[in-house]
Amino acid sequence: HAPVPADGEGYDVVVVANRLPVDRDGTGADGSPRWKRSPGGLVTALEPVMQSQEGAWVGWSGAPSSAEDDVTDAFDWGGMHLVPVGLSADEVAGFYEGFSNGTLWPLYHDVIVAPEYHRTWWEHYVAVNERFAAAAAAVASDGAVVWVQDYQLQLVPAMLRAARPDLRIGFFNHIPFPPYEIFAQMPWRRQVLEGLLGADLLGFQRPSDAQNFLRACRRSLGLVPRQQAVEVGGADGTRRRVRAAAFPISIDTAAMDALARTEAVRQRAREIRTDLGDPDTVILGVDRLDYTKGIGHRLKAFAELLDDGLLAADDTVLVQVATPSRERVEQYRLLREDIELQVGRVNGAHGRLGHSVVQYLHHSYGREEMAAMFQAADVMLVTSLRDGMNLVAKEYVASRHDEQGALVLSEFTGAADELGQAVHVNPHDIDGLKAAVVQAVVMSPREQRRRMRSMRRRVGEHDVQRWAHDFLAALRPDLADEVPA
Ligand code: ADQ
Repeated sequence: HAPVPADGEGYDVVVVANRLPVDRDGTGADGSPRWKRSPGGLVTALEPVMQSQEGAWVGWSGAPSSAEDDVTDAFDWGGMHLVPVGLSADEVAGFYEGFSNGTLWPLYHDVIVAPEYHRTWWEHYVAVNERFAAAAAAVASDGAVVWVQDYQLQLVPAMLRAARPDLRIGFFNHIPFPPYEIFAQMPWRRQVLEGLLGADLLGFQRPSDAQNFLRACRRSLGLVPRQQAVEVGGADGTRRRVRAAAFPISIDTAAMDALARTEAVRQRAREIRTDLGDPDTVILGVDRLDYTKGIGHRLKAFAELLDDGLLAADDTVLVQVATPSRERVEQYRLLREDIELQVGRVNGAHGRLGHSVVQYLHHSYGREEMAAMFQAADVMLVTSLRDGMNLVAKEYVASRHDEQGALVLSEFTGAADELGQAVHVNPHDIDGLKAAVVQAVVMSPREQRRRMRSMRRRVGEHDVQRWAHDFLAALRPDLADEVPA
């Protein structure tokens, strides 16, 4: 079935992403599936465009096709048309857990763990990308804008262009694009580059990611970049320009700020500090439990600071929220064991009855609770070994309308380019990391205010709405007026 809108002519703006913007929320009384908006800024950023523009969103529902709660029919939700793409259990293993998260994710994050190259995973990746491309081709109107998201779908732009040369195609990579010396490992590097080059505009988080991509095109395909673009041959013998540039993603700053100002959140922030035993210093880490986030480095630095007596175990608490993630992938299971062992050691050495120095929380939380935690934290630690952007850093800043709090931020995040007033660290340098934590802990309220103000200005001006606007306006200038900035 090819779902088409009431007028039968297709949708003018189509987003293609691994996941739909909704999560399954049980079943209604009439037996039909119920949905709730999934967390994350992408939906927020694109919702206004999608609603004003006859928008459709193509993505996977999150359950394998054999599962009882599998959904196959397109449906309307929140003013947009949602088109589910089905994945079999084998495809979830090969395309999603395998090639996306066992090959591309570690390869694109500086091979922090070794990527695995399996030909069967690649075959699933190709087959699933075909299915996403076909679904998008079926719903896009003549000359529509199609915006493909992220590393799981790098082959979609070229597949889509082959089927629908009339479309205007954009692609945004949410994770880093690695230097060629690393990218070159991939057995299918040419196919991936050719897949991406099906787009008219390729967006990356940092300028260095865009440069890495253009360099890979030169080294692997012999294309010579000029003015942030390469020229490729079109099907009809004409030449086509493909641009690659940085569009740093952001958050819904106004919404986060407003939420943080509510009495409920302020009250909850005070409660959290009380529950922690009213320590002098609350240090916070919030991450998906992922080896790219440098959680182990952070715990090591914290433990040494306690050992050295530079932080007092009685007056300090480190709250580490580690969201469960990709639990069926072996590397993530090993990481979890590692981190939990480390937490146990620190608490064993420095805790006392009724007080743990590390509060480790392996849960997901709602937006309100997150905002309250951000407000309760004197120091926020973001120590990623590699991170496309890192939205947590921006959320912390957006939550601090009191202009207090200090952010320790890894220089290996995209956010470091924008948040120059954070305390920057190289997380591999444990002594440097320890010094940065101490600097943040003892920072005067005046200094905190000076830095926080400047960071709040940046995040206030560069929010996710502006990100979507800038990308879509660069992709198709006539859309500029229709997308709120
Ligand atoms: P992630 O690797 O998931 O994103 P990040 O940018 O920090 O990393 O976004 C995580 C989001 O999940 C944040 O909005 C955070 O508040 C939320 N979150 C984390 N733990 C949570 C919990 N326990 N409960 C509730 N919410 C929680 C990828 C890339 C990043 C890039 C983003 C967007 O790896 O580099 O910034 O995409 O492009």
